[in-house]
Order: sequence, then structure tokens, then C-alpha cells
Amino acid sequence: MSEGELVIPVPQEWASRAKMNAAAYEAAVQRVEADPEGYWTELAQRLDWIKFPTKIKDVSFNREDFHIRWYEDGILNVSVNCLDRHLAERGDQTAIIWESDDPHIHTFMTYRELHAEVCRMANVLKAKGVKKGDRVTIYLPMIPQAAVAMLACARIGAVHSVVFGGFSPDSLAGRIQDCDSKIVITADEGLRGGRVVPLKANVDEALKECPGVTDVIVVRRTKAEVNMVPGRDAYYGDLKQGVSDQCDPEPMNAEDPLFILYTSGSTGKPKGVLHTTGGYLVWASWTHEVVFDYRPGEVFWCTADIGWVTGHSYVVYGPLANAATTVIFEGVPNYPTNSRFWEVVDTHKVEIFYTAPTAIRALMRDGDEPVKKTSRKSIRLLGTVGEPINPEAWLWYYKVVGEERCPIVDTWWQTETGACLISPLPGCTPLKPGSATRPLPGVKCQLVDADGKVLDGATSGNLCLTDSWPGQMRTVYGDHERFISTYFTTYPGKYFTGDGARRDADGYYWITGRVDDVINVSGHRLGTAEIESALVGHEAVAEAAVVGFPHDIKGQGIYAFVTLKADVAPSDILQADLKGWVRREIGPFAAPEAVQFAAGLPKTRSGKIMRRILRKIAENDTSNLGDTSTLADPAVVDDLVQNRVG
Ligand code: 6R9
Repeated sequence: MSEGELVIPVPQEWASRAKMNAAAYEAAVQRVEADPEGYWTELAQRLDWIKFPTKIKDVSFNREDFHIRWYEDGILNVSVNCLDRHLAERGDQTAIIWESDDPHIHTFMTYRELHAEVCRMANVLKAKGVKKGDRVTIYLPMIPQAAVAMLACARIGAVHSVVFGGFSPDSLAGRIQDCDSKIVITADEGLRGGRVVPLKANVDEALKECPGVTDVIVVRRTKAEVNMVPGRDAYYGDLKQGVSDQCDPEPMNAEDPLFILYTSGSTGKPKGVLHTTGGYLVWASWTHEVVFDYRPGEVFWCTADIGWVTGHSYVVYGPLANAATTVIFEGVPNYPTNSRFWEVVDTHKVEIFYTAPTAIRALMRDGDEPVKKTSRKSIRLLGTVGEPINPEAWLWYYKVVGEERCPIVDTWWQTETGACLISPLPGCTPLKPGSATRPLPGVKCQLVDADGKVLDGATSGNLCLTDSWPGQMRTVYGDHERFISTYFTTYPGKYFTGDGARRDADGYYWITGRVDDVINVSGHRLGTAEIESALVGHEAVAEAAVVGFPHDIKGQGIYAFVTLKADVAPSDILQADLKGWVRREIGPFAAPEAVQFAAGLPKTRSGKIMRRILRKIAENDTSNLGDTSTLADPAVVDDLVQNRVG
């Protein structure tokens, strides 16, 4: 470790007690080199298979014979691995603690109860005609039925597509159409921070564009009166009356799809990231065990919404495969007070707590007192995910929340990677605030320059993965070519993550953020193209260019440059209207922080918008705009700089 650098050593009791200490890590790294088949076979043994795989790994990242297959002749069912196999020993253990938005209401569901509920929902879906391979869209708030719905799909081999409840009717409609689901599972309303989310009304709006949907199953959350379309809509509570709590699990091939999850990229509409059954569950459950040093029965709380991949892998699949008690939290960190997270920790004696840097930064702003007035004695490990964490926020989390007692795992991964790839292991890795540290055993990271030249040693570059891991996405739903061209052609033969990173002299990785046109707002991924396309959908807008800029709490904020149609005059009202427009078109979290009206956008002579310049203006770093000589009309830049909105 270099001198003067802050390094937090592995506490002694962690080194001796942890699942994976330094010796085990080294052994795993060597084993996966020397005997990959043996290593990956052993990893698969953590699951219950109907037929254990004999073909372990078959991968090529080259365009000519591109394929990714893991455990391809194995047969299993994910819901059996998350439920049935725990029943004999842990049937009466709490599987799900549900903490509602209202701090006075929480419920507990045992593994036996969860199993019965999943079987009932699976039978309801079957009665609606859902079969293996069919897509089911889930648009639910953070209630136990969200996990139940996912597992019910897995039980009968249906492919779920969970859409975050914060998405607009339009975004929901696009996701339903893309995977052609005939069924939507939703709730009357959601409740977050005391505010109502009109989920069923959003579904009604979305379905105007989705004639293929035949059935809407409505879970009652607030019991509000909602519009019910006869013949299409039914309450789950009515449908499950008299339905059996037993349902034979569908035997699934390891490479059968488990779920689709839409995520934003640099171009076009969101991609349906497809994950399969065997490799995904091996990776989600193994990383959950080693990264969080998880022991069965412990209370594990990942604060992510199940509408994001973090919720899939670390609220539902990883924890339940490992017989955890997982917390499903409906609320927000600052409601009713900014002590809420820590009060929930104390109420349920949470041992492992996993959240996003944006939440940490927001709470840090409110000072130490709201944290210090709670106990937090139960916590033994902290984690973060979703965006780079600045060392200041890391240290506050470490000192104030964890009282310098709890290691922090800063886990780097993506929707595409299924689960963690770069992360400290708490019993093994000395920590450096702000670094995701080292790749997990079996994960092959590489930094390359813009031309694809491999960079060695301490350096910065674009982060690639040169080999597969079991939890890797297998395709973009319905568009395999887009999968290959998005991820494997920038640097042929390698998976390109879209992230930039620095590697230090100790081989530690420091993720610096996206190098493509993806913006990360409070850990939510958004494509600039998506926001631009929403803006140009407004009748006043001729052209739009969107960039990210550094934001103290959200990590990045959204800055939009807009040129108006010839007959439209700029005004404050229109500015506010455009922010509201994007909110409604995509979702509240996508609303631009700033909208600047521009006479023209900086373009090259071939008509490409020079975002590099727009980024500098948005960042208010206009002293050095770099080379502007290739601009078609250099004068537009002066105008943009002068009219920057603060
Ligand atoms: C899991 C998740 C993926 C993007 C990823 C990167 C950023 C995630 C991070 C991190 C720095 C970490 N990211 N974890 N950056 N340190 N620990 O967030 O998936 O929503 O697909 O976002 O998030 O930029 O490329 P997803």
C-alpha cells in the first residue's frame, strides 16, 4: 500500500471468522486459473439441481461464433432453491420482514408461508393461462407480493419483467410492448414517504397502448377505489380464494430465461436485459454469501427497489437462495424523519445493511444527530452500490453509521452482470475509501485505452471483462444483434462495461463513472437519448441535447439544452413545463435539474452534437472548452456560455 494513503485493515475477528479470508481468496483465484471446470462445478453445488450439469462453461465473445452458456445441461427450479429446500430446517424462520411506509406497520412472513403464497400466485397465473416462457410484467410497490410474484413466475417457468413503480405510463407501455406480455400484476396504489403512487391508474393509461394485455391482477395495498375493467382486471385477493397452496415446480433448463429487466444505454430505447436460470442464481447466491459474509438466519437489508437489478439479486434471489431473512422496505430514508433507516435497523436487528451512495450523501447533509440517537448495535457489515462513492461520504458512513466497527463493501456491478463483480471481501480485503477494490475470484478485469490497447499496471482506462462469469446477461430480449454490437464490438472479443476506472499500484479499482452517454441520477441509470427523445416529443421543442453534471446529493444531475421551434418564445413557464413533461414521459427521477434554451447547439460540420462542450458548460467549467475549431458555427458556444442556467 502506498504511503500516506488511508487504508483500513481487515479487523482481526473478521480475518479469522469470515467465510472468505485472504488465504481462501488466494486459493480461489489460483483454483479458477488452474482448474476452471472444477472451480465452476463446485460453485454450482451450492444449488439444488434436478439434474446436475455436466457441461459447465461454453463461451465465446468473438462475433463469428458468439455464445455464452453456463451449466447448459443442468435442470433446476429457482423457486425450489429459494423456498422448498429451506422448509425442513427453516420453515418457521422469517423469510420476509416487511416494513411499510408507516413506521408503525410491519409484518413477517415465514418460509412456509412464503412458499404457500408463491404456490397460490403460481396457480392463479396458471389459471390465467400463463405458461413456461410467457412474459409477465410486474408493476408493484415494495410489498411482499412483489417477491411473491417474481417467485411465482419462476415456479411455473414464466419470465418476469419488473418495471419500477416510479416509471410513467408511457415507459411502462414501452416495456410491456417490447416483451409482449399479456399479463400485468400491479397494485391499487403504492405508498412512499406518505405520498400515493397511482399504480393502477398508470397501468390503465399504459394499456391504452397495449392491446395485447388480456389480464391485470390487482393487489390491494391502500384499498383505494380504482377503476376495474370488467373481463380484464381482477383483485388478487378474489382470484386466490380456494386456490391450492401447492404447485409443482416447472423443471427448467439452466439456460432458460428467468427474467427480463429493462435498462438504459447510450442509444435508443431501453434494452431488455435477459438473465437465465442456473448461472444467475449461482452468481447471485454465491456473491450474496461471500461479499456479505452471509450466515443463514441473519437479517439482511438491501434498501433497493425490486424494480432495479439490485432489488432482484439482493432483496429477492440472493438472500432467499441462502435462507436469509430479507427486509422489504416500502418507504424512503427521510420519512417520517431522517432517522428512519436506523430506526428500522434497530427495530428488526438488521445485521447487514446495503444502500446507495446517494442516500448516504443525503443523510450526511442532515448531520450526525439523527444517526447517533439510534443504537445500530446489530449492524456488523455495511455495503454500497449503484454509483461511485466519494471518500467523504464513505468515511461518514464508516465512522458515524458503523462507528468504525463495520467494514464497508463497495460493490461494483451492473444490470448486465447480474450480481457483484468487483468488491471487497470483508474478511480479506483492506479497504480504501472510494475504491471498489479487487475483482472477485473468476472475474477478469482489463483496462484499455480508446483504441483498445491493453493498459498494464497502475493506470486509467475503459473497463472491460475479458471472460464470462455465470451471472452474465445472455442477450437483449428480442434483439441478439444489439447485445453483441452494444457490448462486444467497441473492443472486439471483450465485454465493455461502459465505465471508466483507475487501477492503483495495489491492483485496486476506482470506478470513475460512465464514459458513454449514460447518466446516473441517484443510482438510477438514464440514457441521454431517452430524455432527448422525450423532450423533442414536446410540441415546442425543435432539438434537445442532454448531459450529466456533478450533483452533491444525486451524484449526477440532468442538464438539458433545448432549441425551440421558430414560432415559440422562451419563457420560465415553458422551462417548468418541459421539466414536468419529462417527469410525466419517463418518470419523476428523470426530470432535468436545468433546462437552458439555446439559439443553436454546438455541432461538427457533419452534424454531430459535441457533448464534450455541453458537459463543460453544464459543469460550469467554461475556462477551457478544448478544441472548438471543428465546430460548424463556433459562435453558438459563446451564446451557450452566456446563458448558462445556474
Ligand atoms: C448494480 C447497478 C450500473 C452502473 C455501472 C456504474 C454504476 C454501480 C457502482 C457503480 C461505482 C460502484 N455503479 N455500482 N459505480 N461504484 N460500486 O447499479 O446496476 O443500475 O445497471 O447501474 O452503475 O456506472 O455501470 P445498474
